[in-house]
Amino acid sequence: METTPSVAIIMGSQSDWQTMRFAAEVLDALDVAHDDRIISAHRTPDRLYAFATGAREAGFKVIIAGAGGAAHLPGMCASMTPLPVLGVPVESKALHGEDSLLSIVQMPAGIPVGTLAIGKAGAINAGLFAAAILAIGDPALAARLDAWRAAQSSRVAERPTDDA
Ligand code: RP5
Repeated sequence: METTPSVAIIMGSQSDWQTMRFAAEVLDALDVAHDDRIISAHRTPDRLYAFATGAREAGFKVIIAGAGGAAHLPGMCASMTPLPVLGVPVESKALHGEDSLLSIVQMPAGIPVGTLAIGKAGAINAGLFAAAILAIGDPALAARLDAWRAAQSSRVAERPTDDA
């Protein structure tokens, strides 16, 4: 029987994948299974309702939601599930993601969305944050996360060079 991945990565549009794939990549590097789906709060509201209301029962543990512009996907998803939702503001063309950021971060008290930075950095950190949440109850994953950080540290040169 196939088990549900721990993490769902949902995004408002195919166009968001260019950003959200960085969350997927870091989860792959940490050997954390994820299910990647296009779910739009505005264009596919029924799909959002079905996913969000069934996410916990389906077996997901953490949801990463990326959207741009009027980025209502993370907040609406969080309103319909008790699972932790991490929001990634995708960089929009018109306002460079500031619209996405404010749409996601300014949640009313009572329904939290853990909001990350705009764009690629936010997507990577959402993946790392999801892994850190899961690592609380998974020592093997915690060890992989430690190793990932150690490898990152080892790649940072002690001094700057003109060639880089
Ligand atoms: C949002 O609208 C999506 O999250 C995406 O960032 C933005 C633009 O979508 P497309 O017009 O590229 O499909 O819902």
